[in-house]
Amino acid sequence: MSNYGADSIDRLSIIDSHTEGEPTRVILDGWPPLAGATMAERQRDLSSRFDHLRRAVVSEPRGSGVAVGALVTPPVERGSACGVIYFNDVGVLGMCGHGTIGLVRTLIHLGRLTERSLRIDTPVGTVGAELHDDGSVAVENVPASVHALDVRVRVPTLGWVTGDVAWGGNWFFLAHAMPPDEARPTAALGPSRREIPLTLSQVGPLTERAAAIRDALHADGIRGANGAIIDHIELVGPPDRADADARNFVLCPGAAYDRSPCGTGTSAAMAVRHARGQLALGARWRQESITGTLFTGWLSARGDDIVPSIRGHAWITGETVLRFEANDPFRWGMTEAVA
Ligand code: PYC
Repeated sequence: MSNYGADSIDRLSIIDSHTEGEPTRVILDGWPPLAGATMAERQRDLSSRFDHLRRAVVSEPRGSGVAVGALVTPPVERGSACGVIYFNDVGVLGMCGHGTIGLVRTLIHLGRLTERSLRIDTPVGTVGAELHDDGSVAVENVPASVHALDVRVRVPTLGWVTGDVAWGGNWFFLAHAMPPDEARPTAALGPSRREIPLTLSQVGPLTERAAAIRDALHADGIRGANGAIIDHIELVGPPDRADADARNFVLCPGAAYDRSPCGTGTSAAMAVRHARGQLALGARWRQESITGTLFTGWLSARGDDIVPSIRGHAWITGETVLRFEANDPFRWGMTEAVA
């Protein structure tokens, strides 16, 4: 199939927002139509024919590794308001909790939200969203599940690390706090194995640690269901805020960490807590991010499924026309190798 002249695109209109600190860049018009009767097919079409547009929108010099793009499409399910495909500078995402809150806030800003609750189709299932009087948006995510608890992975720089593999709309490894390694003398590992506080001043070491864990999972072939790659790493620790239950640091695919508490990561964390008997259905879970922002989450049962919801706020930060000049060497963004 042709790319509908995607190479001749010279501008796209976007709305930027941030959800509890994490940016979302919604593309409403200008992107060529995607082929496919399902959102998963459309996601594959985006990756195969329009990967240069993905890069152009979220990579440098127009974006950054932190930005999550949200391409709005017509719905595929009866009763849904729209479809959406999320992506970042590395590739496409399954679901995105902060992005869905940002998308709803953007639709409100544009006067396109006709109902206070709506359904949105994503490549991994249809989600619900509801606008509340205080301006917050609650997202009813796709069902979450725990794939494996207490998985041990040998990380060259750290020794053995234990964590849980869970699905919250993306695949997560939720690393446990690290006790001194019994298998090797702690001294031999040096300071690398010490606990790193989940604070902004420690973002460098936290990123390095999470990336090392991700590399080790890949090297050892530790995966999610059906061989899915685990591309999000969540480090979990005690909260800073008096009104939170836990604080996290989430490394997204690529090199950027989530400035929000990560909607899919909060969903995966709640599924793990529930599986361990530590979080009852309906009980509130307040997840603090590394930047100190908060999502409130809870779990509901739908048949045999455990369905997570998260609630938070988003704010509009910009309305922009991105330009792609024909002679710009970075017309389609920087490649991953350059970035
Ligand atoms: O909020 O689910 C989320 C998310 C995933 C990646 C970045 N944010």
